[in-house]
Amino acid sequence: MNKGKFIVVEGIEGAGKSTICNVIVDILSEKKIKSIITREPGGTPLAEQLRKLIKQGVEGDKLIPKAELLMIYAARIQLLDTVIQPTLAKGIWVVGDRHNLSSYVYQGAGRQIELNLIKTLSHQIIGDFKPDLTIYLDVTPEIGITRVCKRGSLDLIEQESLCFFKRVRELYLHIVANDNSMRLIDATQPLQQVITLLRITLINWLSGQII
Ligand code: T5A
Repeated sequence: MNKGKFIVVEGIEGAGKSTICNVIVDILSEKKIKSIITREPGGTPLAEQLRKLIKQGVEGDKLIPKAELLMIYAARIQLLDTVIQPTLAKGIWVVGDRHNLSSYVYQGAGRQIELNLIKTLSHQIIGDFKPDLTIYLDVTPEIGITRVCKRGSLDLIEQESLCFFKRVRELYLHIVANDNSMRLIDATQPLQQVITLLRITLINWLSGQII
């Protein structure tokens, strides 16, 4: 049986990741490829509880960066072991709304935790597991946050400063430029244009895969 592939969509808040994950599932379905969507942090009942704690916090007990990092990896390994790996083993593809790269950019560049610590933790927890393809949707923090603000109240990370999201974006751009399993899409354009670019990128990539 063929093993499924893992495609991840990354980007700052409001880049359009959730929207684009659904489009990827539709394109794969046109190609008769079955897929599911996962999100991080979250995606299992336990990991969803951790997500709530990370996004909303606990009144009077500020979540410190290293505790946040550990909770994110707890949620990630729970999702990986109980959902992602078993799904891929069945030959079903997984489309991830965020994965490991988010921890490097948010906890590393954003929260300024040493990247070596994140690298070590990542290696110990998820080993050499990595996406087959990462689509990075690039928007400026100004555009991303404006889109998210239209939705209403902001969670703890969304309330971070513009400087925080600028550091996050800078590290995304640096990593994506140096990894050939990643593709950058300019997501500042109108949604229909982003979808057109995504379709071209995905179909090109699929044509190079043995399915
Ligand atoms: N986190 C996560 C970490 O700190 N470390 C980690 O390791 C991980 C895995 C998750 C939070 O956790 C943090 C990062 C996050 O802060 P979340 O709510 O899932 O929280 O946050 P996001 O993943 O950023 O999700 P968002 O919903 O905020 O953004 P999306 O998914 O990028 O955007 P989407 O698709 O919901 O679109 C937002 C709005 O913009 C519109 C959409 O219609 C929607 O209204 N839109 C566009 N409008 C105009 N033009 C376009 N091209 C548009 N694309 C989308």
